[in-house]
Amino acid sequence: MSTIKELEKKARIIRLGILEAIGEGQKSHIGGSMSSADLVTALYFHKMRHTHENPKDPKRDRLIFSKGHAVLAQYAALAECGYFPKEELKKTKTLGSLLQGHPEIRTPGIEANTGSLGQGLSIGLGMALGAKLDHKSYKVYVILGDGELAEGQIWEAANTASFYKVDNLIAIVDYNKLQAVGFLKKRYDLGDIRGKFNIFGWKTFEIDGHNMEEIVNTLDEIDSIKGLPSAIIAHTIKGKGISFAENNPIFHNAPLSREQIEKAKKEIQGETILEVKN
Ligand SMILES: Cc1ncc(C[n+]2csc(CCOP(=O)(O)OP(=O)(O)O)c2C)c(N)n1
Repeated sequence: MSTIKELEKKARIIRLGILEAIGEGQKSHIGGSMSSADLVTALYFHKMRHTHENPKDPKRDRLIFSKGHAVLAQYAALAECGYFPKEELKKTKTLGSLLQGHPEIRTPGIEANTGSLGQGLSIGLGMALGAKLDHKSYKVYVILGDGELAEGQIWEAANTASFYKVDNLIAIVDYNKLQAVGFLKKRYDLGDIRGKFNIFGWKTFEIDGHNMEEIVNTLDEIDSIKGLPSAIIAHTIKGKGISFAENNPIFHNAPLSREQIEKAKKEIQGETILEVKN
């Protein structure tokens, strides 16, 4: 079991992995990948039961990246876990590469093709119900964008999940307050997101999505919740870890120059130079 300090260090390695996948001069979803990095780290390196040696293990917990455009965070975590060589990160979004701009199930560790926003919670719900039918104890975690919650299908899944008491389904909202072209409040205000999940019959939590201890404690607490699905509203910062990208709508999907990458790496590494082994 990793300590909080070890998980925080791992999150920095994941952010460096995201930078590898972004590469120089290629338009990439920087903001939403960086905002979800701590959540993804806690899932892969603390909470989920999974092994790279058997990516299709029927007992494994599942993670669906419903905000599929930000899959770079998941790619970095899967590479760090050994699902594929880290060298693959550099080839992200190149022709024929294992790692494309949105998740595909041909990539080891990816559970669903996503990217058309709004579908991941329904997919996760189906998997979670499948576990009940098969008398299996696996959990299904679904990472959603806050902008993504504008999709009506999310709320159909939310209602159905509570109706069927699907307590092995956990939605995590990466609440970075930005969507593709600006701030949620201006573009499409969703109001009280936690209140909405409450009304739909979910157990809800509101946390700082960059506080590793809070993330870990909340994920652990959810293990004991029975009879209803859980939603974590995780307050995050889009672009977290890169000063010039933080809370900056331009970096939703933008290229980085060599100089920007170097600056970002230094900021993420902080004092310590992290060893990124292959
Ligand atoms: C159905 C659908 N409509 C539009 C898009 C284009 N799109 C990609 S990312 C994005 C914004 C998503 O915002 P949010 O869910 O808040 O993600 P984050 O800010 O965390 O990156 C949009 C509209 C899409 N992928 N799917």
